[in-house]
Amino acid sequence: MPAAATVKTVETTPIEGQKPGTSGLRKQTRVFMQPDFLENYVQAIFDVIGNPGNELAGMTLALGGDGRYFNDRAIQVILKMAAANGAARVLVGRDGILSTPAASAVIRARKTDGGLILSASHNPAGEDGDFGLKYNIPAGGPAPEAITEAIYRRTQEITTYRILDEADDLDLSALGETTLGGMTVEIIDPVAIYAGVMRDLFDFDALRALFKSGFTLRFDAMHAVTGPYAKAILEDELGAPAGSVMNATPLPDFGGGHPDPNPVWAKPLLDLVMGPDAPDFAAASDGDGDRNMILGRGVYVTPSDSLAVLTANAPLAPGYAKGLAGVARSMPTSRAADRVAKRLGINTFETPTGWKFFGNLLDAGLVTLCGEESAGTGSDHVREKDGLWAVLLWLNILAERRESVAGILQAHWREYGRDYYTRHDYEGVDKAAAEALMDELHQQLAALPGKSFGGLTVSAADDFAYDDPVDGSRATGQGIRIFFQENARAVFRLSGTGTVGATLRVYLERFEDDPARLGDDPQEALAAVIKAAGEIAGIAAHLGREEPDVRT
Ligand code: VG1
Ligand code: CO
Repeated sequence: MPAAATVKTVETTPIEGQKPGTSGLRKQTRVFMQPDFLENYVQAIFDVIGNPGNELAGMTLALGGDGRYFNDRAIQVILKMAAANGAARVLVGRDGILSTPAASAVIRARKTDGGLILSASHNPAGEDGDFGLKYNIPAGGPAPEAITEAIYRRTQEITTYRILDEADDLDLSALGETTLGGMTVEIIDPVAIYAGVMRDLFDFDALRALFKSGFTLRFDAMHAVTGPYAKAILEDELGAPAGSVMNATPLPDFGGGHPDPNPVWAKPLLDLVMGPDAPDFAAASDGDGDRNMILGRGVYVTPSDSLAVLTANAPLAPGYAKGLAGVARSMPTSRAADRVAKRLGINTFETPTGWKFFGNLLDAGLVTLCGEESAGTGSDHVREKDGLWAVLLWLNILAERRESVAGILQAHWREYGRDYYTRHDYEGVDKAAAEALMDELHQQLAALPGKSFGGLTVSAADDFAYDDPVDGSRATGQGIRIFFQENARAVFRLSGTGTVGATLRVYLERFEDDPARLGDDPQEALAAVIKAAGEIAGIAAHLGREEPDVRT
């Protein structure tokens, strides 16, 4: 029984490979399930965030995950370790569930000393899938690199961890408080705080009126964490007809699917909007609820365009009526949002890939919206990207403008021009080969300007580095950028979220003032850029692949 539980100090040794990537520590589930793997990493986090000498004394943490396989076991271990390290209180989502943006909302609303989020996002789940863990800071966002590096260093010198001995697992299914070895465990409704934040930002009356008028929606939760959130908000509160939220029940293996909201992995939804029974609006989210894909009847909105449209129209929603301070985008994201910001006269920032780089800009009030080409969009309401938030902002805009998604997008391109965009992923390639490709690119950088490849001429090339304007920290090696005189750009970087081999991401874009000239298919419009990028990097020669695995 909890009352009898004693703290046990367990001897351990460092485990290789506990280095956090783009978004926390992400590994195959079986790796996470190895003896001491989870325990070492959690203790390393506690050692870094705790008070020297008396660990987590007086601290409150938030805890929850996307419900994937091993979520339930990991939660019990973390609770016993938090108690053994002296934490005062842990707020845990019922059944161990919290979407990533909801966890951020809980950390902020309850002013906790940060939180632990269990997720491998869009990576497949299950015993043969992936698992992940990340620490978010008291502001609600992913820990910045200084902290993740400190955690990594700690994992490499760890000798002991603390956990409760002989404590039973807690029943996490009923809301309310219970104790565990002197620590209070508060089981909270995973949706309530988050839904409150959404209510404050958006005109729920206008959204109810929109659905009442017969507006149709499909939201695909892909059997991942957003189901309960989308059902509670879209169906129960806003009156979207029952069934508008599809695949709404979270499953430990996400139903065997790949909850990555893009035209490849969410193809059934794409087919639906391109077919005769298309709803007015459709969207999907990912495993942990922080990504979004936006679709309208007959149209897919690229995440880069979505960020630009939202930047131009956000003031139509009450939460942004005063206007935006600025917009930040990750470097590989297209420059469409910059064009809007320029016209509005607001700040723009280009940051490295990963949401942790937006935190300081948001905290300092320099930007209001942020976005990544990988289907992440968010604002200063939390410190994570937020899938359902993006859907609600789009809906609020549609409720005000009463135009179709396609109409809004066309009008946007007419006004600002179009940034054709595609990302090509070469997945699970040999790590050494991918690194050789990047090394060779580096060596060529200085010699590239002035050279022509398939009709395009390089104007500049560099290895992207970012100086944080708030804390002065510098992040280097964040991706290779090649600019062409023809208003085009190719970016190369290696993924920091994969768990097997390496994944090369090639981001390709081209701006066109008059979108009619290049047609509607980005692959065709970008053919010359794709060819030039392939030649410059020698993709086929290095990777032995003629085609990418995924084009989004
Ligand atoms: C990918 C995306 C990046 C995103 C990250 C985490 O990283 O490209 O934009 O921030 O996933 O998203 P990488 O290093 O594999 O390119 V999520 O939804 O996993 O928290
Ligand atoms: Co995610």
